[in-house]
Amino acid sequence: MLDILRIEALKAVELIKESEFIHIYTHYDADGISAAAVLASALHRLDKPFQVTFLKGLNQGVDCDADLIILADMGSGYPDIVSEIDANVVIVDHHFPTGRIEPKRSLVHVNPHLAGLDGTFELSASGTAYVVASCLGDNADLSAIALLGILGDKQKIVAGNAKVMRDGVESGHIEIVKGLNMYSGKVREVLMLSTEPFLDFYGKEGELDEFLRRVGIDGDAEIDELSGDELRRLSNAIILRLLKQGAYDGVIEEIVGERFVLKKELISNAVMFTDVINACGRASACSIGFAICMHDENYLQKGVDIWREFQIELLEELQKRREEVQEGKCIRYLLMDNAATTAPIATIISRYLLSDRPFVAVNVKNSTAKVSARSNPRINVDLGEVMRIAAERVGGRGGGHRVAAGANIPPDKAEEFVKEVDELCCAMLGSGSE
Ligand SMILES: [Mn+2]
Repeated sequence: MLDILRIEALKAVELIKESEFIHIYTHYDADGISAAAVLASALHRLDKPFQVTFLKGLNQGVDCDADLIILADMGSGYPDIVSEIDANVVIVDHHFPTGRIEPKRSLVHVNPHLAGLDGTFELSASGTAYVVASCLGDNADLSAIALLGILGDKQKIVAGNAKVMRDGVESGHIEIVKGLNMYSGKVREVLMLSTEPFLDFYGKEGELDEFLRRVGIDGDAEIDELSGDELRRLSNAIILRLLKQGAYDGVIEEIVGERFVLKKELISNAVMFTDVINACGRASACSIGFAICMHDENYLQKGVDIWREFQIELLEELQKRREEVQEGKCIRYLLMDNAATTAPIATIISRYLLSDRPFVAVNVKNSTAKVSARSNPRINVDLGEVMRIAAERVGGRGGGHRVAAGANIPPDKAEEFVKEVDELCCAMLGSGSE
């Protein structure tokens, strides 16, 4: 399958090599930023002049100011917009291709879905960019940056992504280490700021001190420098705490097991690096995340500061919102006005605090209502179906996966929508109530 993708990638290489100036448009999330960094690094090594622009979506429009436009982490779902571009176009995307593109000039469409791979979990945009980069030259080191997009999009290390990982390990740029898959830094700060896992220590300094005292670990020690014995004690205590606070037990194997160390990057902890560039994107500072991917040390501290602020803002919002959670018959839900975030709140509450029922967060903001719904494989409900049907009933649109789905609905229909969701979930669970 990767061979088929490489055939398209080689066509992209031809277009790239004959271009004088290239404009890369990419998505503002971790996958988009890392995809752009992979492509930009490869172009830089060929002395190709280029420019990078970060977009929230392709509907913001592109300028045809270069002889080649590369669309990264976007393009496959917008055939009408791509058809309007009056320049050569290379699409490096992993979203499901829809419609028919009628290009004005040459078009190369590099997308895992078109090569027999499932782009939703087998290859990210950054991984697809890495395939193009590896056809452009000896760029095995860029696998480390490509990994950030794979993690950012919560993909699996299988198929195409596994090849990216293998290249990184074999070339000595990625190391897989046994241990706690958490942020790096001082133990106290890591435990307090962590949201994956969320350990509920934020604003509870006394409780955190007591926890550290019981486990016998110095809060000022670097977590990456703990001894094997200390790490084992800490892991056990974290697992116990997670189970007590109501976490879904499936999260444990994600946290305790292996972690990925990037040997030659400015941030060696892959999970932390991913969250730093994700936070930069959310703070409209994509270029800072991008610069860190490009090894520009001048932006490292700024990026880490943005990440810390982002974590604190999320933890503050969570503290406020968890008091407002309401009980339905078969679900729990939140009706929020102008919350800073929707999906991260839903994810944390459903994974780490209230994991025994489907969880739905509705956020009314700027006259639209955004919905995030979360559950886990132990709950016998297909939230993608629930969102689709319930949203349709109130004049909105919804869909997604079994355990993570969403919808956009008219803001005045929020309560009616939640009732529909509750009924549908009860029906799927097979009984009206507990
Ligand atoms: Mn993506």
